[in-house]
Amino acid sequence: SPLHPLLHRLPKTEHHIHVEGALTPSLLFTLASRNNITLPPTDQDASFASQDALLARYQRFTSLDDFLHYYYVGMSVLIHAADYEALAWDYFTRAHADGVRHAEVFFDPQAHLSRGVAYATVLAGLTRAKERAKSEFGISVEFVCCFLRHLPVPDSVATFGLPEVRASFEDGRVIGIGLDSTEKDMPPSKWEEIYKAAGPLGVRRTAHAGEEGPAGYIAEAIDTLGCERIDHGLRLVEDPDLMKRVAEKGIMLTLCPISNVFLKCVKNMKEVPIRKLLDAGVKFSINSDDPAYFGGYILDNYCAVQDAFDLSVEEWQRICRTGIEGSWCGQARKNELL
Ligand code: ES4
Ligand code: ZN
Repeated sequence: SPLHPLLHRLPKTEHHIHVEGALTPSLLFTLASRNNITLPPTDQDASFASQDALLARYQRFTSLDDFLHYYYVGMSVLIHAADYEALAWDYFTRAHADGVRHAEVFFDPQAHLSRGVAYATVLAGLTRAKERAKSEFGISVEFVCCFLRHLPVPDSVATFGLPEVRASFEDGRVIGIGLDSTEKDMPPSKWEEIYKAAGPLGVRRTAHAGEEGPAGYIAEAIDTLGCERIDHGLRLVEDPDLMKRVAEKGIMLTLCPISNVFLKCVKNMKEVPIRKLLDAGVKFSINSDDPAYFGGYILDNYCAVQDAFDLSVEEWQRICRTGIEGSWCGQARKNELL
């Protein structure tokens, strides 16, 4: 599309990127070797035979859970603070090249704690990369701690209650919480205790909902968890009354179109409800989710949406303005980005 150069130039904000999903096969194999991590033996899963075989397997993901298996095996190579720094730095480098000015980055502490990697180690590496992204690229970065919904709720509650986790909210190194991983049969309201405690602490709240799960999970995330944003929210269009309510409340969806196609949540890009959401006045941003796995960073997502929906310059300007206004940064930073 002739609009691609404009899409590159527009001031982009990213609100839905799992830093563990920025682990490229190249860094995965480098860290596996450096940290002596045994990947699944190739007689069990030939996908780990080479970077190319792994990338080829990613092309055949059948569902969210099929992807998540590779996502959790992949992140098992992350051990030291320097590994997390390299991971986040890879992402910030690509984000900068794509024209991202502000990024709110998810991480999954339980997936590291369960392997014996301390929260402080994860956050130390991520924070070093954040400081470099600010000084070298002028990108502002915030971190959002996600809870894993395939694990028992008490595991999330215990993680939220860890003194080092509490401290990271109090000093602003982490500004919000999210809910991710397997969605089917995992209603968001099960995590009410955490979300109810987070609000009064000034912690921002979002949750994945309506990716594979029903529109009712979006309603629960808003009404029971008090979410200010919804991650994906693809299936909102199945409930017109809820869609009206989301539009009126100004709740922003963080869409990830390439992810939805890759994980078979939709048949093709044209099925992502971009036009319906624009027409209904529902705010959304466009994001990359797990760019190293789905082979598309943020600009690829913008361009794929443009190729499927042929939006106008004004519509793109409005999407980027919505992203800035819906960001969890101060008004002063928003004014710089607008
Ligand atoms: C995720 Cl695409 C997606 N959905 C839910 N949880 C996730 N964690 C990482 N990527
Ligand atoms: Zn996600």
